[in-house]
Amino acid sequence: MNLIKTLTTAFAIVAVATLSSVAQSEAVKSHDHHGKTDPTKLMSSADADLTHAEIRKIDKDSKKITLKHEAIKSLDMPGMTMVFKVKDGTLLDNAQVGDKVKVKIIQEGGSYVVTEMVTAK
Ligand SMILES: [Cu+2]
Repeated sequence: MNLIKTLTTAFAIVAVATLSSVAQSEAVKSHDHHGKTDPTKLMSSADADLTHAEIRKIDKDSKKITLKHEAIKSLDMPGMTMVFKVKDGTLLDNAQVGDKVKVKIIQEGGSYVVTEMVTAK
């Protein structure tokens, strides 16, 4: 049951990501998880640095969030579930486990930090 839900969610995320990529930019033709994309082309789309993710765990006290995220092209990271720091704890104020979100993630001093998070439709 869990596996099916997980797979369904993963497919849904991929489908949404693919659709929005196609709609916004011809630069992202294939949804390549293995990092052969051209970063300069991705920069031309305002939304290109947002990554689809699903919230798995929220830790407001230590300002951390566990996300099951899509591939992050700018960081050359495949999709996975992992813990991130959040830049600003207020990002977690309205967050709920299970929410589908779009996040901006940067690499800062060897760790990955969520700097923006918006609800994905
Ligand atoms: Cu990751």
